[in-house]
Amino acid sequence: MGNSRNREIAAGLSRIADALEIKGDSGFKVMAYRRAARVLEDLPEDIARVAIEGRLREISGIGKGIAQKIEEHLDTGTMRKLLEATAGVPEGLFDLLNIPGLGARTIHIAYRELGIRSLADLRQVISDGRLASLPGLGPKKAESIRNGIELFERAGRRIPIDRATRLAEDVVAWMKQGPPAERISPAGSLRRRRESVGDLDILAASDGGSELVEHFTRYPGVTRILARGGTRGSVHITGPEFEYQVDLRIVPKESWGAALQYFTGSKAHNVRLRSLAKDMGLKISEYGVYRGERREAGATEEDCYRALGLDWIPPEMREDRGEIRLAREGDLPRLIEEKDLRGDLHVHSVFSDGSLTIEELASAALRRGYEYLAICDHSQSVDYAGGLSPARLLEQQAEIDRLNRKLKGLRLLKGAEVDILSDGKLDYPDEILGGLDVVVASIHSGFRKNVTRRMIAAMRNPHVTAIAHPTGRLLSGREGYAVDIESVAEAAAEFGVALELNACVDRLDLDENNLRRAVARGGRISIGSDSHHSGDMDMIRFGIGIARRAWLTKEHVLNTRPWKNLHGRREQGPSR
Ligand code: DGT
Ligand code: CA
Ligand code: CA
Ligand code: ZN
Repeated sequence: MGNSRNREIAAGLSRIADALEIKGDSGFKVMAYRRAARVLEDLPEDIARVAIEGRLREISGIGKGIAQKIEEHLDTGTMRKLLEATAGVPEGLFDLLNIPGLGARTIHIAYRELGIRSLADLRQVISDGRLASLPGLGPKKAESIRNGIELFERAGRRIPIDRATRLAEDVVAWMKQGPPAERISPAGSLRRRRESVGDLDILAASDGGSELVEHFTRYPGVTRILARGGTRGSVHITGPEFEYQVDLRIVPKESWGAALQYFTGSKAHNVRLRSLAKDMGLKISEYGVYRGERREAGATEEDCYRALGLDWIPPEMREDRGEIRLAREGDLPRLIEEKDLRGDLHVHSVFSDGSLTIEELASAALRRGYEYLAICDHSQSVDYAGGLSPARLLEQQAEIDRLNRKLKGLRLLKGAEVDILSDGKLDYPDEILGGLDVVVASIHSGFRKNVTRRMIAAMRNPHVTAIAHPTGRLLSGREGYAVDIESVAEAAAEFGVALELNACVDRLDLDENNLRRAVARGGRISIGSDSHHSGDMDMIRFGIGIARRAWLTKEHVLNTRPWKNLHGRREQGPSR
């Protein structure tokens, strides 16, 4: 991934800030590290290039001391300051930073005064009342931390798909530098592209099992080796937020397909396959499909499915939701692919709260091979996110016109992410909405107030193209609006408004279940990255993964069409 180095250094800098804060430092230095981390996260270019060209200090937010540390990291792969700052801080305290509503300052106080070192300790001092008795805390604050812990636990310690994907790509790249393997691939829920994964499963085909496992356990970042042998290894890797488990399995080449099938799962799918095999007098395992002692298949997944009388089933469908019957009847849908998308219908620019100029967004879209890109900055009432006044919107549109005159192969569409106000009205008047190519309407305030009714009212407005992030949930821990998604989906189908699959990995909203509900009611889906920063447009791949898990085909998705046909309101064709 383009900016993995930027992110890695950013993670190191925030870790320093966390460590300093847990140790009780709260001043200007901590803020400087945090700011630098944020700047790096958002930096559109590779930090290594900036450093080589001697431009580090030109970046606002990066001072002399931090510039030196970045250079040190680029030279040596780490920063002494990181080791120094984290020395003596119990590892478990960093994990606590993921608890919503619990900051480093509170952790510091609880560590200093009560000696807590882990989540278990924290729970203890909450339940025996000692936390509440600390200066500046009190029962209300303790109670809110207890709720935070609950939220945190409920979200589980599953790894968000983007992190998991990055880590898997990195581990696979590392494995390729080791002893030769014939094949290597992620398996498990990662390959099925769930929105989050419990652990990472990696499969390799090789004759040199134990050497490969040895190499695997030497992957930088391994903090614990849980198992190691001739055919498998299992390790913990410390990531920016918590420990990830990574399992490696090694099989002989002739079993590659059977093993890939087995370790991709899901368990439910595998159970169903096994019983199907049994009915056919076959036996299926991670080594192959057998009739008695004879191996009928095993080298490829296609062979294995064929031996069971089935078409090859895309991993995203392997959840035992009826896919096996379709595969037997030769009726599997042709799932949407990333390359079917002709454009992105939801991105933010510097005009509102994005960090890329429209020109930079256009280059990113061209790099992705898009035919169009809808610039959807926030509308006027969203002042915390730089919502555009009508005058400012005109300036933004003038910039779009200017770029459209010179761009080749890409059409910038005039759009807006327009707030649905508390009375269901939209945040721009119809004269403005009528001049836009794309209107995504969304709720950013009043999450409990008549959400369903407001959304449906918004959809009645003929200028609305799609409802953005229709449930409002955040994977990191917000429950979402009180919305009746079935009614919204019905109205969307009736009015010819699309519902968005917001591909931002903290949203993935609609999720796979709601997507299935929406298309079952005849609704159309628009896929948008909700891009705010450099690299975000590439998040669309995770949206495509979810779309495939919901069995979406190209026909279900609005932005697989040419831009002139986007306005499918009751299939009237383009309004302009
Ligand atoms: P996760 O890690 O919780 O997100 O989900 P998975 O699906 O990656 O599950 P994991 O890591 O426990 O196992 C990877 C795959 O290995 C799983 O999808 C199917 C296969 N597998 C593991 N244990 C069993 C089992 O007991 N029976 C069967 N049939 N398959 C299994
Ligand atoms: Ca797994
Ligand atoms: Ca596993
Ligand atoms: Zn947005």
